[in-house]
Amino acid sequence: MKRMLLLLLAAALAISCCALAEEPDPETIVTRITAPDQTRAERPPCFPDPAADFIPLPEKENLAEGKPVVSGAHTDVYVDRNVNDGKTDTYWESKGFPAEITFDLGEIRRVSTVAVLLNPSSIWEPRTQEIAVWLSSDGEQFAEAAPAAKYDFDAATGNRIRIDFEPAEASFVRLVFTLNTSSRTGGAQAAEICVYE
Ligand SMILES: [Ca+2]
Repeated sequence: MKRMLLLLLAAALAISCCALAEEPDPETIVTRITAPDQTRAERPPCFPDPAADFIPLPEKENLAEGKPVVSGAHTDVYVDRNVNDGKTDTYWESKGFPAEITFDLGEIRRVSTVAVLLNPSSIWEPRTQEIAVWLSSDGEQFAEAAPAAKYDFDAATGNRIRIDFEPAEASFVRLVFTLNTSSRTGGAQAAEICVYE
């Protein structure tokens, strides 16, 4: 009897081994999927795009970028050239008010819009700045293109504003800041100032 049981056990083990040996190769049952290369950020439809509420800027050349720029005085390391270096993580900050900053476009251009951008991060709390725009053909005589008005900067709208005015010819564009309600500075602030036709 004992011998019979041993034979049965051996037979069972042999069948089990055969069964294991016949398991299909995992390579034959795995379905390989090649994902397409990701070339841009994707956002699920249920998450709204915050940029949809940003104040739109003209899709035109920024005539001020990289051009000679001078202000009356800046604070600390926040120098004039930060205001048109094409980066919103660098900024110009004036030393008190009123604060003038003037761009030399290098040639007479037709202009009709100025945009002022702060860093778009919500770390920059909402604030209001009062700004006027003046134009000149010779850098000496300036005419007011947009009178002083208060503009609200808010990360929800891109921390940027635009000033549209009657199109005019100018080689020099000057912004005059007279207020910034931010509690963290005593001067005007702008990460980028853009000038458009
Ligand atoms: Ca900048």
